[in-house]
This record gives sequence, structure tokens and C-alpha cells, in this order.
Amino acid sequence: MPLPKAELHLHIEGTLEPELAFELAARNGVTLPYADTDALREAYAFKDLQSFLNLYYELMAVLRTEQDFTDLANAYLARAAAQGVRHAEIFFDPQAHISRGLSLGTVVEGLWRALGDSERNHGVSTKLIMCFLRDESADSALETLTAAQPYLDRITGVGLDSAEVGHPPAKFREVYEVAARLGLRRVAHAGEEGPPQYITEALDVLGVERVDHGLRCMEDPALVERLVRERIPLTLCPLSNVRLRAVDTLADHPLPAMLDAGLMCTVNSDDPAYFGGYAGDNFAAVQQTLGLTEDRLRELARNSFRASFLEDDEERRAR
Ligand code: ES4
Ligand code: ZN
Repeated sequence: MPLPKAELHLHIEGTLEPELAFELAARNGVTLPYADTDALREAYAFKDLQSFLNLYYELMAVLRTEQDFTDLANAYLARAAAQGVRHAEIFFDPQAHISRGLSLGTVVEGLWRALGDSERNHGVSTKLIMCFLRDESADSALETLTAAQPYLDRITGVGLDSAEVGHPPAKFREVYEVAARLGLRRVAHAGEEGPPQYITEALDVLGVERVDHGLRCMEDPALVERLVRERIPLTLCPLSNVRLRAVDTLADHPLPAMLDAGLMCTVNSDDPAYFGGYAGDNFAAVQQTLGLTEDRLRELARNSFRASFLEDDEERRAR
């Protein structure tokens, strides 16, 4: 039995496996610039975040209908459940679909058809987090938030993702103020490729409750001390960090040092179809390569539920 865990850092578009990409391409009459799944997999040699994002956005072309989003989410939920995920807080990137001519309704309704039945079908409870693309303008993010108003009963929170460097959190101050007024929970990617200062800004300017990645906090001892004191959860993604070259090898990952420092770390898969594994694969990899003890692994699993946006009664049921 895999360790029960919550997944808090997962881009649903990053769960698009090559096989499903080709199936949806055929269904929708979309031509992919790859001969087959093997040729596509060969493109998964990334040198940094941007080189990954280029492919991530390119493959989204196959997602056209509500049913596509339903199928995508069901495929993820089945795989996650098999690896012990009991609760998933799922990111989606509406701007990446709206800019291709899809409506926000197609995306949200499609995802919700899978998420709404997920407890029954997969034994996984879910929440949805709408992310803004930080390399797009703050106005575009605000427009997206406005367009999302009819769907706020299905959206728990907002996040910030895509190309980090050069797009500091403060750019989205007003968007996050509006989100807070709407009662949305707030998270943001920070300190994946960007400097520790971006983590501080996400906390102070955007009011985030959780930091996605947060890896580079280790360069700033005062920031580490603050994150420990304020018990700010970090949603780490070890296999992602290796594939996007944020660390040289998994053996160099600072997770053990971060746990020793008292940081509230969680382990997640980010974009599992691209980075070599789902939540359980990430747990197994850090156990094997970093030699984490059973106690440490249980701590990571416990942290994942505590750092989730589940209410106390929901959290007890999910464990
Ligand atoms: C992402 Cl790994 C990562 N970082 C930032 N934005 C993203 N969107 C999808 N995966
Ligand atoms: Zn991410």
C-alpha cells in the first residue's frame, strides 16, 4: 500500500502523456510536429524552465473540447490514486487555452466533470487552483479573474506560474488583492529559477499561504528562518528540479537539508508526464537517492495534508 498523501503542486496540462496527446490529436484533427510517441519523448530533454514551457504550450493544441479536459483529468486521477494520492489540489492555466480560442467554460466544465466525481470514481478528493501566466500582463490576469466569476464555486484559489525570471510577484499585486476579496486562497510559484527575493515578495505583496517550489530559499538564511517560524509550506517537486536543471542531480537536491532546517516541505510531481513520474515516483526517488528515513517520508505525507486547503473534517476523511 503506497503512503497516503496529498498532491499540492500539479499542473493538469502537465499530465498529458504522449499516448493521450496523439489520441486527442487524431480525435480533433490536430497535426503534431512529431512522427510518434517515441519521437515526442525525445523532445523531453529540457535545459531549463523555458525549454520545457515551449513544449508544454505546444502540446496543449490537442486540448479542444470539454471531453478532452475530462479525459485528461480522469487519466491523472487514476494514476495518482494508484500511487496513494488521496487529495489533489490541481492547477490549470486558463490563459493558455483562452488564447487558443477556447472558452473558460470549456476548460472548467470539462475538468469539473472528472473532479466532481473523483471521490466516487478514484477515491481522490480535489480542489482547483486557477493559475495566471506571469509572462503575460497583469491586465490579462485581471481579465481572466473577471471571466472566472461564474465559476468561483468550483475554484478554491489562484496561483502564479510560467516563466519566472523577470516577472516578479509584485507585478500581480492588484490581481491578488482582488482574488483575496473574492475569498480565494493564494499560492504562487517562487524561487524555482527566480531569486529568494521573489519568495519574500510572494509572501509580503501577494499574501500567499503556500510557496510553490521555494527551492532557492536556501540561499538566504534569514528567509529560511522566517519560513520555518511562520510555518509556510513549500511544495517541492524533486524530479522536476532535476529535469529542468534547477539541481544538477537528484543526489544534490536540498530536500534533506530543508527538512533538517525545519521547513514545512511537501513532495509533488509538477508536470508528471514530462518529468518522469507521479507523486509516488517522486517519493520513491527521494527515498532511494536521498536516503530519507521512514519517519521523514511520513513527515512529508503528514505535511501534505496539513498544508492542503482541506477543512479539518475533510482532512481527517482524506487521510
Ligand atoms: C511549470 Cl515546472 C513549472 N514552473 C512554472 N510554471 C509551470 N507551468 C507548468 N509547469
Ligand atoms: Zn509548477
